[in-house]
Amino acid sequence: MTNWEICTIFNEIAELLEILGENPFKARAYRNAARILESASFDLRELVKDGRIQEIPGIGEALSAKIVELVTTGRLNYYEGLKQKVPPDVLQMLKISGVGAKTVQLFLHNQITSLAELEAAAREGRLQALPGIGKKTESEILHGLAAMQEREKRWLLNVASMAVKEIGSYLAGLDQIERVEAAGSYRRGRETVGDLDFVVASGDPPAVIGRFAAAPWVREVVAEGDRKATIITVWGLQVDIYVVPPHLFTSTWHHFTGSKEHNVALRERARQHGWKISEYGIVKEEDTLYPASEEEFFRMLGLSYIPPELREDRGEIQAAELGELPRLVEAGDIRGDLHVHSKASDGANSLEELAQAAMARGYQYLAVTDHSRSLAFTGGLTEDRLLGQREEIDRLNGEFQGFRLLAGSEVEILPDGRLDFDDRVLSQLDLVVASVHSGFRQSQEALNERFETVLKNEHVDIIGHPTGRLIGRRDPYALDVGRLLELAATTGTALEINASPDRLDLGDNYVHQGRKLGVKFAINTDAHQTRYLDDLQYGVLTARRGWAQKQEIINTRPLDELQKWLKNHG
Ligand code: DGT
Ligand code: CA
Ligand code: CA
Ligand code: ZN
Repeated sequence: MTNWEICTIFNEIAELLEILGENPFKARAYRNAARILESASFDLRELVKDGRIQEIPGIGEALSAKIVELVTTGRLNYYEGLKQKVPPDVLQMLKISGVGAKTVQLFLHNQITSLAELEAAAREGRLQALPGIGKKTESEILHGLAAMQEREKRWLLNVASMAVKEIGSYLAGLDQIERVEAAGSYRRGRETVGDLDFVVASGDPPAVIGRFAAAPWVREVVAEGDRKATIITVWGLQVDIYVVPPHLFTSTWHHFTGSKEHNVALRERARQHGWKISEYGIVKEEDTLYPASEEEFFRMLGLSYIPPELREDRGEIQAAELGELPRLVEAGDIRGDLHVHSKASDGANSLEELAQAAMARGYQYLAVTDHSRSLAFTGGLTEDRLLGQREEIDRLNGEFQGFRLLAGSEVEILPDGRLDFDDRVLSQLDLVVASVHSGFRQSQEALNERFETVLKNEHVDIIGHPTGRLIGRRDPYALDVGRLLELAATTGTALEINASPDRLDLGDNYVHQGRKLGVKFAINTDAHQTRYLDDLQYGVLTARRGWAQKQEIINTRPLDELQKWLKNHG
């Protein structure tokens, strides 16, 4: 619990009290306390630890006790109780600009108790009928609601990545800047980000903040201080920036990289050693240490370097202490992509163009895996066209040096568990990816059986995008993924980590679970156009978040070893 979080909770308590019509003095006391804490230069966690919490001027006994409860337990019973007394959407309503406690009270008295009801009422012009709300306020609320929902939404990695490049290069170009780095969930490689966080080292923080707030891609400045600011970009994405003097850079960067859970666990371990860590450095005995790099930061804490992707409090701190962290797979380890489409089905490029693009990326091989016949709307290949493509690939391979196209298929898993091609056809291919694109509303039982049949087929090398989810758009199939992982470990079938930013399928949790069982993975882009071969980076991040090592990813193998694997696995 940081000062900032405690302030937020106190402000919310004040608003809840007003909505519930409680004594106005009570609400005022919380709001005043939040204001005092907001501008305070001390760290509440420290004061609580030192038993000096009573000393803050203007904060009475009752509120000090609440701060102690928040700092020591991470929650506050009183606050949880208040939230129970109002409909669940109330805190969200308060985040709409221009909507305060009084307005929410009015909504609730008029049976508007959810965001959906609020939106409907505003759209239908029923809001302006309420006392004190005119036509103009109604349209402001509607606009504010949309803006709030956009702020709250999570963003895919490709959008985040585009914004990080743009913002990063703008900041790096400023005179006053010594170093600029992205932090937060983006740096940890999470599959979606809520907002972007940047940490900057500079001798003149206010100047940097001023330039940041005036950048061409800023749509709205939400908050601006001497060392930090929050803005909304023209793309809709929110960005937080923290600017610190150079000696504080590493501690601040680590702090705002998170995750929150990792930070809490790391802080707790430090406390047990009698040390203290925060964005202001590491305090050991009487000394404050300012690590110059994160490697040094972790070394000072007696730990090996923990890559950002692992900082989720999933056992990484203990593993770092024992020197047992995995050596994570890296983008440079990938020797080729094993799932791409050509214009023979629904891709945009010829075989030759695909091969050139793969060679330009330093790959040794690329598997062409067009859709199969039953996926007719994609131009899925018939048996004849597939075997024709095989010949074309053989001919092209005769012209390449140090590179090979692999003839494959993304063969459709039919609703009854059979594959779109029989074994005689499959056996003539270098590689088979089997995927589901239809009939995914089946029951869990049916899906489990369907996949079991496919995994037991010796010709199937890889299961494509195994859960079928589309992030933010479509839920995964009802398939029991735990079972799939166990089965894949037994049959030796590789599971895909589909690198397309709207899939990332399998996701990091399943990779983490699967590698413990001995499952092998393939990081593939499923590119339908050569430029999407670059999505590979997102798949690598997902694999790393799942603790995957190079040897667990089949497409890190050199061509001859990959070919051996394709022949002999399971
Ligand atoms: P996101 O933005 O929801 O995808 O996730 P994060 O992890 O980027 O979270 P964010 O942007 O709220 O904060 C960035 C990191 O800063 C977070 O992982 C932990 C750290 N952090 C430090 N102090 C605070 C604090 O007072 N509140 C929160 N929420 N995070 C803090
Ligand atoms: Ca963030
Ligand atoms: Ca943030
Ligand atoms: Zn595909």
